[in-house]
Amino acid sequence: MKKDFNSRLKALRVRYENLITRKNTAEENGNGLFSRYKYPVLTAEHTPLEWRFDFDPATNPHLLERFGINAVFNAGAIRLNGKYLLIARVEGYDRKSFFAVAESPNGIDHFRFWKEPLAMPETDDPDVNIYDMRVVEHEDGWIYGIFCTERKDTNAREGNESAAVAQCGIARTHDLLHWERLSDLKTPSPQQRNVVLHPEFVNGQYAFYTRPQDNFIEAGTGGGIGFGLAPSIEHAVIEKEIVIDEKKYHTVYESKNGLGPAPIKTSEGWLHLAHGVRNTAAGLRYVLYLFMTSLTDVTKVIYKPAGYFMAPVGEERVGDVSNVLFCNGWIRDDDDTVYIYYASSDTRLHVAVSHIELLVDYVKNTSPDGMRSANSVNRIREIIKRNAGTAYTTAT
Ligand code: M1P
Repeated sequence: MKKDFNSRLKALRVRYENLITRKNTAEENGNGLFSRYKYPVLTAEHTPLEWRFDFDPATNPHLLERFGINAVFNAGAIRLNGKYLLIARVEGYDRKSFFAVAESPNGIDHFRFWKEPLAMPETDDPDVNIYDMRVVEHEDGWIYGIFCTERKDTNAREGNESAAVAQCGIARTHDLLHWERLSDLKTPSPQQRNVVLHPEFVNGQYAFYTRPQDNFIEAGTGGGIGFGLAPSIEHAVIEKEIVIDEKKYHTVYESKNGLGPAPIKTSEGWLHLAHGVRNTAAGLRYVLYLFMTSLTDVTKVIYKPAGYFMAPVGEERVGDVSNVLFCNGWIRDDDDTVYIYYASSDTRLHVAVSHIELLVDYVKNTSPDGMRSANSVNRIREIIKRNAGTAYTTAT
């Protein structure tokens, strides 16, 4: 039995190291806009063996797994002290999510979790589940973690064990190790998810992108991606919430949408990445889209290409919640390379790499949604016509 223990432990360690040190490679992509990388950057198997196994032969003679990790996905991202850091949503077999930091020297592979998961301090009303952190370096000098905190809906009818209330939790840090928890955000909406802090003050106040929602799942009359100002961050209260990017009939965000990471400031405007959701016969489909807001009025959308920027492909389509791409973290590097950390089907985390120049070109020069089939055809005909005047066309 002792020999089995040792050889099994050795095999586990070898497999783990092979996974962590596996080189990732860029995949060809026809649209020229981004490159997906072949392997997910984080999965449940990337969580340290020390979290999952008791290595004491006296208490775990069969070397059984003692704590199962179900999935690693939806990660906030930041570049700090030359390292690419992800604060991932880690979900146990028990369905509880928590945060854990993983770091890589290059942003595309070799992501290794820090020794322990993050022990997020709680408020007087303990969180039942926490997830989807947006990591924001604010101009006030703090790094903020803005995340969803979920608790049981105590007003639900008796017997309903699924009803929950989602709100926005706020914490801050300088090193991702030591966190100060602040009061949860208060807004006029009954529930909130996908709240993001704008990295700069707006009119001298903290500015939040929100996602008002009527209940736990449905945005309902919530309308879309909202925006509001709060004079204080320690006890953040938004009195007035306006919708700046609404959900719309017959689009990829007709059921709901939500902002992803904090926007990136470019010379042309604030670049935003969001997810859009529509319903299908096979359930909800989540895709990613981009838009840009004005530098002088952050509530004004100035460019918004039609449809999606990224949608699930291949194995991304399948997982715990299939047909979902979700992103709450990206990193803009010194040379304007952009690392987009997106999760697929609430199961694993991937990276796609692009560049500010490409993304800005895309948002500025891709037509907005024409809202009717005939307008889509017209757009294609315009492109064909333009091509006819170039030496590169292969028109017959
Ligand atoms: O299951 C898909 C996603 O659902 C929620 O996002 P939204 O509030 O926009 O529907 C979140 O729970 C998210 O974590 C999850 O990936």
